[in-house]
Amino acid sequence: VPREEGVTSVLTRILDLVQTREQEKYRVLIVEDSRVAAVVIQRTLAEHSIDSLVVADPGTLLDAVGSYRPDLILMDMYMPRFNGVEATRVLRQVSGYQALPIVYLSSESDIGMQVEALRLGGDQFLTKPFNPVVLAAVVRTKIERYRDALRSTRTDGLTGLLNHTASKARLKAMVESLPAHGNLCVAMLDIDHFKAINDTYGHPVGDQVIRNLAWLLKGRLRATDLIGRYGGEEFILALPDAPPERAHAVIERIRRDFAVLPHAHNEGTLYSTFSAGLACSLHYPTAAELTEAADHALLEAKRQGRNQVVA
Ligand code: GH3
Ligand code: MG
Ligand code: MG
Ligand code: MG
Ligand code: MG
Repeated sequence: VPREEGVTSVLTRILDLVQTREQEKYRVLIVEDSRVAAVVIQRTLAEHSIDSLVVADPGTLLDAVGSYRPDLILMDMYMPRFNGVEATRVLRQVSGYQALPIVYLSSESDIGMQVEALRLGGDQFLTKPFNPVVLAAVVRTKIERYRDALRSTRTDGLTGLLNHTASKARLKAMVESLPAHGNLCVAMLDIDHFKAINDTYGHPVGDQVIRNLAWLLKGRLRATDLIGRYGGEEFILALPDAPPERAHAVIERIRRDFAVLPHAHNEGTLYSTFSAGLACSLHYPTAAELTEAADHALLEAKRQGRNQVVA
């Protein structure tokens, strides 16, 4: 990685990190029909800086999970119109919620019932009245482990960027949450003649070129932009709220800077370039259309001689 990094960009990165930490406050969805119990649980979690939301109605559980995106569910067992074990079984069938920690918090003292509740999809059983210190500890450790697992399944090991699957999911979410007249531009980047770099300098040097491009992208794009490693030497970017001309200018600037970025190898330095294709949601409204159009533009950039951005 190039050595010179301005103080400002280091500070920006630290601020981003702090901000990310701030956004990542733990979120617990409390499924509980008793208002009194819910308040006590919420207060206990709040004392440990954990956010929570209470759901008492079975009809709103799936919506609440989708919009609140909890890191863990605290599930009561017996509710008037609602059975916690049945709700857990349903949740476990929804894609994306198979690994979401679900902890029962119930007055059920029958061991057989507790075991059955765990067998049908729960992760742990705590009984009421609960010990607040134990509850907070269970919630914290379960969430930490869950977040670590999510992070490693979403992240590309070489670059630390989102991997292919996570990039696609993130893009889809970004497109679907666009306001009515909002725009989002997608760029596909592919390193030029990368096979020749591997063949000439070896695979580890090729890896370093990929890492250097990832580093440049991270430094140049915003925290709200998507940066993903889409394939071997192919990257996907998504810039929300960028008019097409500005998105084009941003990618073009990165293209020029990458072309003069030196990459170290055994006998000196080498230079590399990439080609890019750009497409914006004003013309291609779905995530699938956007990636397809950006891919086509990328092919065109390759055809026209590489080291260029085609919109
Ligand atoms: P073009 O300009 O048309 O894109 O040519 P290219 O040589 O870059 O394209 P091609 O798709 O033929 O080659 C991509 C190469 O990238 C092939 C593959 O061995 C290499 N590659 C894929 N993943 C990695 C990786 O993680 N590390 C390294 N070092 N090489 C990789
Ligand atoms: Mg109850
Ligand atoms: Mg390629
Ligand atoms: Mg290539
Ligand atoms: Mg190729």
